[in-house]
Amino acid sequence: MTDLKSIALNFRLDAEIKEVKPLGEGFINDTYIITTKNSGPRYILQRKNKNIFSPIPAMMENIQKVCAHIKKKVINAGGDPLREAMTIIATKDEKLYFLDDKDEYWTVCLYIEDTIAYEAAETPDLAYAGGKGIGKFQSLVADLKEPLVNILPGFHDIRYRFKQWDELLAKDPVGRKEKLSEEISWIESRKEEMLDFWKLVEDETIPTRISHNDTKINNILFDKKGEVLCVIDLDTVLSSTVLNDFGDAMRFYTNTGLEDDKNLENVSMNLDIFKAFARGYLEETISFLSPKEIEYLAFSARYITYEQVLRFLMDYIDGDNYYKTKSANHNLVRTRAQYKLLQSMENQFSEMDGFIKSYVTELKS
Ligand code: GN1
Ligand code: MG
Repeated sequence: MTDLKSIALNFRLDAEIKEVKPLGEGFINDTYIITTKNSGPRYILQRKNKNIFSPIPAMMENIQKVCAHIKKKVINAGGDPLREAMTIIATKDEKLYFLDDKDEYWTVCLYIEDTIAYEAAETPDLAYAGGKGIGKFQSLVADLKEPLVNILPGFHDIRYRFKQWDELLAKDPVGRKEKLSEEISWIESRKEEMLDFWKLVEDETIPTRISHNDTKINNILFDKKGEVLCVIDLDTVLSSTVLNDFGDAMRFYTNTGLEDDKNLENVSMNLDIFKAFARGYLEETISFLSPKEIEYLAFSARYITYEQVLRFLMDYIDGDNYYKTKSANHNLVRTRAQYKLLQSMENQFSEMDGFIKSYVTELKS
């Protein structure tokens, strides 16, 4: 077993380590919390998944650029840079990661104390605050001109995903395709409309900006008064369309069920939550979003949810190599639950789109 304490000892911590314990249940990285003696600061230790993020050193450079940029702005606004931005802790030899003898990459950041993170956006007020949080994050980095390294090629690029899809179906590595004709038809029947959207990103009709790409509500820390403090989990910061952030947030926030709900009756899109998030988001971003971005905002929820159906289904067909799974057909359960959500979004699309357009008109008047 990995000696977590000796890994942690490689970093410039401000106090002596007391213990290192597992934290949370991320699908991708392994996460631990470091507590220190005499109530010193706590830290987050992570083994980053090098099979997904590649190369890790470039990912850490991206994160550091974004954090430094946000910190500068927080300081200028008279805020607290240790609470309103993430702080990456370097190793004793000044690196942003530690590479162990098994070639695994470890990183440390400061744990921000006295915060609240929610697992679900249960009320419109919370969704509104989340929308403000993501919108504010995007506006803070909107003027960060240094390019980020693309450490997740093709991440939300549906053309690239379809290439993976075609190759996977041709290979059918574990023989699961045969029983999936219905699920496969869900993907095939929507291919064209998804590609039509992505073409607008490819030809820059929809601009590329810095986006977060993992906008679940538990990636926002709130302070004890309920105000947004800081957006965390920056592994996926990329240069892409910011619509992906809005879409992924809506996939997560509006779901009345679980991402892997076995009971599909639980799953649907809550329109009130959609509207509340959209209000918060637009209030922070209206000053820089282009008309085309606004035009496709509601559609981005369908785009990202569709992409997630595709990604879970692909992982199932592939024999479950990407997402951590808890049962033999976990990825299939996830696929079906996300598809139910997609259908609910499709059924409510005119209300979603109509709301965005009318709220933008209101904000601009
Ligand atoms: C992964 O590990 P987590 O929950 O932060 C995934 C997201 C998916 C999400 C589905 C790098 O994020 O894209 O939407 O699972 N992250 C990556 O729950 O693939
Ligand atoms: Mg994440």
